[in-house]
Amino acid sequence: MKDWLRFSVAFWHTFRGDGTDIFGSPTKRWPWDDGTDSLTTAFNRMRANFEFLQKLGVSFWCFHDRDIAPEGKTLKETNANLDAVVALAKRLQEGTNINPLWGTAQLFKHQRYMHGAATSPYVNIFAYGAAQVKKAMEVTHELGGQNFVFWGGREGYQTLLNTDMKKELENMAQFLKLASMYKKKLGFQGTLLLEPKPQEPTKHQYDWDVATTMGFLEKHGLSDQFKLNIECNHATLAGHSCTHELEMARIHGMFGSFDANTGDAQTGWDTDQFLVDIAEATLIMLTVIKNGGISPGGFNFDAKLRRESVDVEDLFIAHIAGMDTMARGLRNAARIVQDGALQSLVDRRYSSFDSPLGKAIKDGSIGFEELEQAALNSEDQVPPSGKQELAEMIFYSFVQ
Ligand code: XUL
Ligand code: CO
Repeated sequence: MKDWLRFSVAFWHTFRGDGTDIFGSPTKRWPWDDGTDSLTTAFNRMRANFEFLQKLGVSFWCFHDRDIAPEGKTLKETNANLDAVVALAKRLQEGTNINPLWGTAQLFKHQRYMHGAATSPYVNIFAYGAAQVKKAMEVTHELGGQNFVFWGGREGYQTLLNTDMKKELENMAQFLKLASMYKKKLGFQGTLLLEPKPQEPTKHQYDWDVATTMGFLEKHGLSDQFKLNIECNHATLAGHSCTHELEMARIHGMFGSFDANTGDAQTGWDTDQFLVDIAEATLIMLTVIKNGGISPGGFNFDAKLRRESVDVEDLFIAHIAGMDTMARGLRNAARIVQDGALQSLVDRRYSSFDSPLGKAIKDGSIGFEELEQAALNSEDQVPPSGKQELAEMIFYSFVQ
């Protein structure tokens, strides 16, 4: 189970989340945090991160550069702050089995990125974003991070009336190409991952969903240099089920890593809740098993406590519930695969394609004329039942 379930704690939620929402100020002040953006507080947060990981028995954590170290007055000062916190993290991880699952550059919070980073109309902002990714990739590499994520929260538009979409998409592709080139130069072996999300904060985000993001990568010749980090709550915002997004990525060999969270059926935004639905976890793990696992990716709890949950204990409970849910999902999914009834229902549905006619379609040896002949020669076909209720009955009989 440990090999399959490579859990990770999200630094930004767990160590920076203070319960703030757009209508309300913080509801919690963690004991390791004095609420300031000083380096001393950054060090304390990092110590708390390692203490939490060790108590929880989790080997991975994920971070944005700006979660772990404060911005200085200049980029040089900011980079020095980051180096100081990374040096501490390096010391703390010595003799442990703890490493970052992934690092990322936060290209969405600061005012300079209000029009985007890679898709900003302003070339100096594009350059600043590149410098930030370069440094974030270096520190991820230094800490033995296994992947590097790009989530383009501001890579999109608010209105097409002031937007040159073609230029923005070309710039975004170029930015990713340069990142991939730098990865090679640096000798970073980790996987580069794009994380799709349809909107929020931008009205329309270019990495809308898995299919859109794969199409973009393919068009720009980047498919072999990137995979996807898929988040359940982003899937539902795009109008898909989580399992749709995972399967779409899996069948194209693009399933890289997973942000394990969930949304709320009655809420239309990214609520980033811990996933505790065992049926949902079973569906997710079915895809993970079919994918042969997702290593060097993992299960990052990109999830936060509710505003009203204010005890340190709640952080432990939330992560433990999240881990137990995925573990139960794995156990259920393994039993579904071993049982085989669901797979044979699917195989039976497509078995006519194993016929000589089906094989000829697949190998391209016949065209529309031969297909017309086949149709003329055969009786009118009434297809058999889709057996959806049976499929659901089989699936849910394994959910426990
Ligand atoms: C935002 C989100 C991010 C990414 C990393 O919705 O999911 O936290 O996972 O930038
Ligand atoms: Co995420």
